[in-house]
Amino acid sequence: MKIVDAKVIVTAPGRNFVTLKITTDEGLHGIGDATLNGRELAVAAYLNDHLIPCLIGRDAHQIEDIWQYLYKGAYWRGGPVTMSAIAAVDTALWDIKAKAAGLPLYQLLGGRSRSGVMVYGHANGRDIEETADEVDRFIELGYKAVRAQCGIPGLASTYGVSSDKLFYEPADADLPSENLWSTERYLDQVPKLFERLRSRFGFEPHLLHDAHHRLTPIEAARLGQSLEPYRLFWLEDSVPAENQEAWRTIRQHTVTPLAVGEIFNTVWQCRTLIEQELIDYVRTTVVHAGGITHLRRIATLADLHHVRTGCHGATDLSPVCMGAALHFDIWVPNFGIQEYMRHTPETDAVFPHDYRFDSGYLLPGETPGHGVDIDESLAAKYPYQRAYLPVNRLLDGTLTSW
Ligand code: KDG
Ligand code: MG
Repeated sequence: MKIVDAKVIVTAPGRNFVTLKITTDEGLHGIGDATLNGRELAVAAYLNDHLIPCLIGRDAHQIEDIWQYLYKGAYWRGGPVTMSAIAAVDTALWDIKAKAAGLPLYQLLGGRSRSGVMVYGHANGRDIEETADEVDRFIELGYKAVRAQCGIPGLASTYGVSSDKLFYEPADADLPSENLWSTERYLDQVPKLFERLRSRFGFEPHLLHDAHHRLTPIEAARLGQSLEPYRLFWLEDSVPAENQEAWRTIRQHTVTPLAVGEIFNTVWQCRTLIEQELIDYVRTTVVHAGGITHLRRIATLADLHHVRTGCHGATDLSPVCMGAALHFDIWVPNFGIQEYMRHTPETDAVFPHDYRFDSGYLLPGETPGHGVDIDESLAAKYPYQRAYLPVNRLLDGTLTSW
């Protein structure tokens, strides 16, 4: 089955998405997500200028060989642009293979390991009470797990808090907006938030929190300790992880479970964290880590070390990524949880899909492939709109991690 056409579709039904569509001489097509928030056109150009010319005429069934060809064959390995582009090709080819077999994708991975994929939603508010009311809303919607973020007194804005509650979108401006940050104020506020949430909701709902790369290891250790009474499902991205060994400090000081990995692209970026059992959940997902083919390798290594999966699922990952991730999640033996920020109705209309939410779980459908498609004529009505993630400064103006 030969690849006869591949094209990149950029569309912005409220936010930008990049999608690769591959067509074969047997008339089958598959799609893959290639969205990299704030750097979308770099991946589109990488696909158009460098990968697509190498794909035409290849056997669409040779997923592994094509993956190796694009990864090793480039000489320049890894990085978010390269790996998102490879992921798009890989996801589209898995979609095609499953369609050719007449099976939902999870059957090709090894079949179901569970009946549904537990997901967590995003509750946020300007203060503790508003966040608590939002957690309540998610529990009412049936969620078993909720991530909670809240405003910090004295800071005008902070990561994870938005006016648009269900559809939070971080890429919020034509050029990067600037936020101000104070770790001291944050470390005072977060334990109060979770104390309130546990006193209002008890210990039944799973609660999660994302520190979004803003702390040092010893600050993260202190936060982890102060959150221990509230038994979080995980504390995410407390410290940037370029220096994987640095996570040992956090690990030695707290039993709060640790998650990291949404910005990783390869297994090499989490190898030490996994092999030395410094984390509990790896957040890498299909689109930014080389597709199903490479994500599966990360999960297999993680399984040897008691690390479970917790795929990134923010709204900047398209429904195509979510659909593929759900097939991965329903199969992967060491599944932990799946993030699920709802897409807007406009986005869902551009990407018709067969997955559905039921009582805190997402359920992949039984359609052959990964179950997500793109309505190209609708997509064409939403042209690309430049949008950036914010940048972050300390109170004295020093640029810091966002
Ligand atoms: O584009 C950046 C977002 O995907 C990221 O800020 C979301 O941290 C995030 C999360 O946990 O969903
Ligand atoms: Mg995160």
